[in-house]
Amino acid sequence: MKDWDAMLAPYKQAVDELKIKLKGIREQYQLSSKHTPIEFVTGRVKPVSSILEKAKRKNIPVDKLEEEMQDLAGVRVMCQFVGDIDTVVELIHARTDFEIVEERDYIKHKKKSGYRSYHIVLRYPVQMIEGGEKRILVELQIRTLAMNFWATIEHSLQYKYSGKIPEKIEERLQRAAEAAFRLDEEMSQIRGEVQEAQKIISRKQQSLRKN
Ligand code: 0O2
Ligand code: 0O2
Repeated sequence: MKDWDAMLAPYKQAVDELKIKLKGIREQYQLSSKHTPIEFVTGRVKPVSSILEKAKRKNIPVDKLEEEMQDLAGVRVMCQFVGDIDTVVELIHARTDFEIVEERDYIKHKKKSGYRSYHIVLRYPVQMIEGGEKRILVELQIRTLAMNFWATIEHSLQYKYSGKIPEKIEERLQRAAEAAFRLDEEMSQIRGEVQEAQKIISRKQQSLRKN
């Protein structure tokens, strides 16, 4: 019998710490009255039943889980705009409190299902009372609200159909993913045009004040 609580304790700590750090970034943006690239942050330790199911599916021996299952700890950052994802990725690259192990850009290279998201696997140090520092893997998923909306519903359908979604529904989900992405593009364009209009108005106001 494996002591799952003990094994997963550092993962829970890493999720809690990273959530606080990412929310800290959001608060710094809010304080400076700048647009925050982080809308909200969620996190979870993978439930034991999902760990066992994935280990079986991917042929990972239980004693290799910590090296081979990269998402035992998962943290998700939701952004308003696609451009915000790049900003968050840059912020993550600039940090010195963890190491980047791998990056998967499912936005430039969407998955066959239609899934879009930017994944970064981190090696994150947690301080344990026994054994000192332990460096564990954490998967960070960065996505827009629209990408999250699609992924959340598709994920629950996968669960409902036990991973075997009928082909027709799969196709509709792929089309829905494209619609969500077009929505992201449209929202970014609208925002760009509003910002441009605001710049013109403020330039006009400045020149009026000068004259
Ligand atoms: P805030 O100030 O609203 O961000 P914990 O219970 O401490 O372990 P937490 O963060 O409460 O963890 O829970 P979880 O499930 O990891 O993350 C949920 C957070 O995401 C909550 O915020 C929710 O309000 C926020 N959230 C979920 N869905 C949405 C959404 O669609 N839009 C927005 N803006 N936020 C959402 P917090 O952390 O409680 O506080
Ligand atoms: P959870 O906790 O249920 O979300 P694999 O697991 O084989 O697909 P791999 O190599 O482990 O892939 O990593 P990948 O694909 O970079 O990331 C896996 C995680 O990304 C998944 O975790 C999902 O959270 C998310 N994901 C990937 N593809 C899809 C998809 O088509 N639809 C949705 N909704 N989410 C996806 P898990 O293992 O499903 O865990």
